[in-house]
Amino acid sequence: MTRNAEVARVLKEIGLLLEFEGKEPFKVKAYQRAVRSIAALGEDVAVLAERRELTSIAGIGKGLAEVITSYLETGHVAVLDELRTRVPIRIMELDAIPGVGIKTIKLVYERLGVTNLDSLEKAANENKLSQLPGLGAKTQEQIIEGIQVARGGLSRTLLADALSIASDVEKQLRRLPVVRQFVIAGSMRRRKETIGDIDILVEATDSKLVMDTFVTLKEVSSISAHGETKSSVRLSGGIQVDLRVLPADSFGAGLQYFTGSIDHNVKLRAIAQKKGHRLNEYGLFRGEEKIAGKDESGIYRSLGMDTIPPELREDWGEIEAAQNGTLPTLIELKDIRGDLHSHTDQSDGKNTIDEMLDAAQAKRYEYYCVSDHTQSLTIANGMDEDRLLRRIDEIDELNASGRWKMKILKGAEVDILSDGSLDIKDEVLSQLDIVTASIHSRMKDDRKTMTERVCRALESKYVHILGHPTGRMLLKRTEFEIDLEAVFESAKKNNIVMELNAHPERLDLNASNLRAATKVGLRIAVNTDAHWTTELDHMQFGVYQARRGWLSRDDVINTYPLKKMMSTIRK
Ligand code: DGT
Ligand code: CA
Ligand code: CA
Ligand code: ZN
Repeated sequence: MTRNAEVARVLKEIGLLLEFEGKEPFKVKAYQRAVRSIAALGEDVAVLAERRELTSIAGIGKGLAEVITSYLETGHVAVLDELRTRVPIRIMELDAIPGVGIKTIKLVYERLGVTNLDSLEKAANENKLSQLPGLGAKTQEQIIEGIQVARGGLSRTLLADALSIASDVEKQLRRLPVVRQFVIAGSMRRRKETIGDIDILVEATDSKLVMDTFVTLKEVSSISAHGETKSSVRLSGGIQVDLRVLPADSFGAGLQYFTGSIDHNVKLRAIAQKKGHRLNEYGLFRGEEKIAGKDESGIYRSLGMDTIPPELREDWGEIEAAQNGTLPTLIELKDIRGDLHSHTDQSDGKNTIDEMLDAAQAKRYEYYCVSDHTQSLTIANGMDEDRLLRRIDEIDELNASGRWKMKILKGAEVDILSDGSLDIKDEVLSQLDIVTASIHSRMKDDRKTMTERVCRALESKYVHILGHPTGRMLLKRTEFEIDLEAVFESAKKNNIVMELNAHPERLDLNASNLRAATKVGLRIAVNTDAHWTTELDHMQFGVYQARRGWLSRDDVINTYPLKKMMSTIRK
């Protein structure tokens, strides 16, 4: 868990404000470059800062290193504070609108006095944007849509980012000897893909000390509540954190209550009532007598059901399953035996094949598939048939070399072209162990066109996996229009595996897609799509999502031993 996203955000804001001022284009470029290298960094920027090694990062000189250190140590940066005073615009808000850049922001500020999303939305609804030079009615329409996307993105945080922020808070609070338990609750414990706010529960012998320490953490930018049992703060990265101190004898009840979801809790309370009991955050009561509350499983047991894994608590049938003893045995990270989608510097990956294989070996994988992009993805330096054939020979040699204990599988992530054909000839595809087909172009196709395109690709005798089937980028880009039901049907007919892409920004399929897929008998591959070695760690996020989709080990082909996995995907 790193603080890279948070630091990248701060650098980005400085860069945008400098660009807005328009005085030092050289500096703007330097900040933009720094944002890219921090975002692509394989290590935690905070660790590098502690070791005073920030300048070893490409594009980070002494000045930028000071900016980053200041932010990490104090939560503030002097240049940013000055820029914000000089340019009174919520620039990150406005920049989050797809298609809106500094040029537009400047125009609407200078002509209409727009400084944030709200005033931009008002101007758009009053039809004022369409009057501006170079904008027009169509752009105004797009901006109105884009504001909704930006709002969604601003109010929530990716699970991966929130987890790393929470673990930072945890490290600091656990230094207090009075803290006896520290648990994350809320949507984060349910491993939802995006998080509204972070909910922390603590058991402590001195609640005042915990609260006083919490509200004065260096990352805190504002305090909205500071009490004996509950405090709420906003961190300088923007996310809110709620901290509650609970008594030991009702910790389990509090954990159950504050884990949610609300729908899950409402149904549980109704079940308690039917038994003549009462359930709240202090315990389960029969009259005045408390019959459960110290630990969470005691609550579920006393209500006559199995303990429900947090990832399932959405009132999607888990309570009924827990009553009937039919909850699934959910997949776990340790069940994963290999990764079937990964990149190297042959296409747009950052590491060599050797480096990726070393990293995969360190995970003790039994097999690992190298699947670089193919030729029509020119921006990713995709491989043509010749390069792919050479890659096939290379992997044969690597397997023969015995340097790696795992089986290296020959793969490719081929592009689905606009007519649903693939961008590599069958005679080359037939020589690969695993072919993943993905959509990387024409993502705005209408539902019918997109569905036909994908279904046609799945008809290919050589495709095994449909990569990132919905193309969404969480908080950035909605999924493309596609009839997944029809896709699943076609996949079932052609023995195609659906990918659950483990990248924390993708995580398609979502939980309900996954349930729909396994319901029609499809199998899933949980793949990282890693572009550098550290991204192999993303597997955990894929497994969280798989659990939210009720998947057990048998639903996921990369939990199978090599032979069984290969025979399962065989045509
Ligand atoms: P988020 O923060 O939007 O990602 O979602 P949650 O689920 O973390 O929601 P949050 O932070 O508002 O509340 C944390 C948990 O506390 C929630 O999942 C269930 C519980 N809770 C909060 N307010 C209520 C309520 O009014 N009724 C019930 N039954 N439970 C509540
Ligand atoms: Ca929450
Ligand atoms: Ca909350
Ligand atoms: Zn892809």
